[in-house]
Amino acid sequence: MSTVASGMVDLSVVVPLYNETASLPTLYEHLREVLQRLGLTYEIVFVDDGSTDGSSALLLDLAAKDPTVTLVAFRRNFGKAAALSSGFRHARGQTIVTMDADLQDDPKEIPRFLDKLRDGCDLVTGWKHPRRDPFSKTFPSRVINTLVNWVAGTSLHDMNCGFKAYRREVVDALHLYGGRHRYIPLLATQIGFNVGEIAIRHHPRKFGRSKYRFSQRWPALFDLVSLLFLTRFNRKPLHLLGGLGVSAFGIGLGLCVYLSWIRLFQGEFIGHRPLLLLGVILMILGVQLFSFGLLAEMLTSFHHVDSDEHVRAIVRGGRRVEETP
Ligand SMILES: Nc1nc2c(ncn2[C@@H]2O[C@H](COP(=O)(O)OP(=O)(O)O)[C@@H](O)[C@H]2O)c(=O)[nH]1
Ligand SMILES: [Mg+2]
Repeated sequence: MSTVASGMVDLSVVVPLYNETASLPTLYEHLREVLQRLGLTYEIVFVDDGSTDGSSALLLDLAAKDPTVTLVAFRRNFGKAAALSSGFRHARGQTIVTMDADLQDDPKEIPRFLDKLRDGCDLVTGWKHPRRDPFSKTFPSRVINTLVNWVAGTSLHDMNCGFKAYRREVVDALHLYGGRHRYIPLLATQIGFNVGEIAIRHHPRKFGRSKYRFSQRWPALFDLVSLLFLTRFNRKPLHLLGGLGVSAFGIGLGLCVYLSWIRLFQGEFIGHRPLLLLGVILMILGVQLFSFGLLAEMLTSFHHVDSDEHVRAIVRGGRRVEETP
């Protein structure tokens, strides 16, 4: 049973890609084989992120021949987060699976993802195990995973795995941009969704070359810091900036009071003491941090909209009157 013309389908497979022309025909065949056996209505959404190797023409041809294929083509390369975000917006599935286009992810694993969703997860992330990538890639990703698990209290092995399955309400709640696609499980956890993980087969790359760059690692850490700040303090920035500001001001004031005491009661000249400079700088920094916090609170109040984005279910008179799909 294949897909319907328009309207919702049971399952969307979203594939973000950049210059993967050699892998696409095989990927399409393997995907179709698996999806046709699932007994669900389905679609494949390819998001071509400004490829220059002929991927677009190939996908255009596929979309013309097969009504289950949707092509979302970008004008130029905008990055994986933008591609995923656009893919989610054009996906019509109640369930969404994302996977890489380079044949390193195996479509045969899709039924296992769906089983794990049925067991009560809202999002299931793959754990490439054993991982078929060089040490220069596995080591940094292990470090980042450990760091994220430590700060977020999660216990995932492969946060950035491209192979994931989502219930629709998760993708509708995610705001992906910049480097946030690396931390989707963390984002979903922070907004209260139930995240699970399955160990999956991982194949070495057959065609083309990896777009992974070691230099991406440092910005990935900055993305993590901004994400943690935004998920924890986006509604109450003064709690963090105010706290830091008051601490800095307090320490600075303490230093200045101590030095004033030395000057007044011990008659020692303090003008040359570096401690005085530190005290004054800390007081100025404290005032600045606190003012930033107030400014951020003002911005938050401008943008705050009351919504039900946190709500899973509403029960009235013993009956669920509203439940997110
Ligand atoms: N949309 C989009 N997809 C990308 C981009 N860079 C890589 N990808 C896709 O993301 C997947 C994983 O990328 P890859 O280079 O294989 O990374 P690796 O598996 O970590 O070495 C592949 O399907 C790529 O086509 C990008 O800038 N935009
Ligand atoms: Mg790859």
